[in-house]
Amino acid sequence: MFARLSVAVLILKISLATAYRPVFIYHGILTGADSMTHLVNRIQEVHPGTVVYNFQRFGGWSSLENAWHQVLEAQTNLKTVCDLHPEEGINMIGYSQGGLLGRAVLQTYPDHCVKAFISLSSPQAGQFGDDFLHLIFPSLVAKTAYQLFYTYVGQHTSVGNYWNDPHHQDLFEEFSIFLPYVNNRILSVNSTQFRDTLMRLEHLVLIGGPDDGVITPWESSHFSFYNTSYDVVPLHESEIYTEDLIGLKTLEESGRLHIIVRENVHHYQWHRSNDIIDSIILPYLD
Ligand SMILES: *[C@@H]1O[C@H](CO)[C@@H](O)[C@H](O)[C@H]1NC(C)=O
Ligand SMILES: CC(=O)N[C@H]1CO[C@H](CO)[C@@H](O)[C@@H]1O
Repeated sequence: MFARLSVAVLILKISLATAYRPVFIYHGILTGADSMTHLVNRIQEVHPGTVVYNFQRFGGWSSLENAWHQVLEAQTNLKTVCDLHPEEGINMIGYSQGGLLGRAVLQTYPDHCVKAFISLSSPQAGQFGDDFLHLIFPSLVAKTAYQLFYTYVGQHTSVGNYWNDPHHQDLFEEFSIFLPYVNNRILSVNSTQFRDTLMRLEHLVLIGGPDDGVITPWESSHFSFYNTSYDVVPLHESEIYTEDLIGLKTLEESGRLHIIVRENVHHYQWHRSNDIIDSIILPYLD
């Protein structure tokens, strides 16, 4: 009788342990859900039975639409998913631009159900550099791109919304309607919510590396950025961390912030390399 009971308990435990939380994936710029297929397949291969929601919208050129528009639309889709999994919650992975927009989706969704958020080489502190710019706007150069991006018209595009020119910080603050707000550099009525929502996370995983080749500086994947003399200020010396503007310090002090650096990984490999997926993404997908 007791033996049977303990077997039943054992089976129950095993089945609980193998029930992985659903995963919501948010693709990068100029591509769509298709580009994330390898990641979806690998998750389901190593964690059988995982339900994966691969965000289908804003693929291709529509990924350049205004960041707030994409964020508020994506939020309706995330809400649908959260409503399906109210008890267990879900985990979320955002790749490249999708990691920045996905993070903002959480910030605008006070009772989101996301437990672990994985930011896979995303420009969390913005972007400034020719390599990335030329992928999308071949005729613009970083040095003068601010003349387009820091205007009313330039703010119609997502890249303009997180373009962070270290030499024109006054214009960045004046014109950018997105990044200074979601990073609580400019305080607004929503600042408390933007911070509280991130502090709900059980894990915030920030992944990036020096050989990325697209995110510039690559340390933006960890919320670090250039100062006005074009040096990258380490995260722990950055205002967003020291002033705990969006809860990064609190998350770290409670063991929930994970800063991961990997060398020899190009931007297009993060979501396609089994080594990366197995060693630094899957461990956070419980
Ligand atoms: C920029 O950061 C570097 C390295 O932290 C520092 O030496 C330099 O003084 C900073 N420049 C400004 C203008 O803050
Ligand atoms: C982007 C965002 O979250 N905007 C909200 C800021 O707060 C006001 C007032 O609560 C909301 O109406 C906005 O939607």
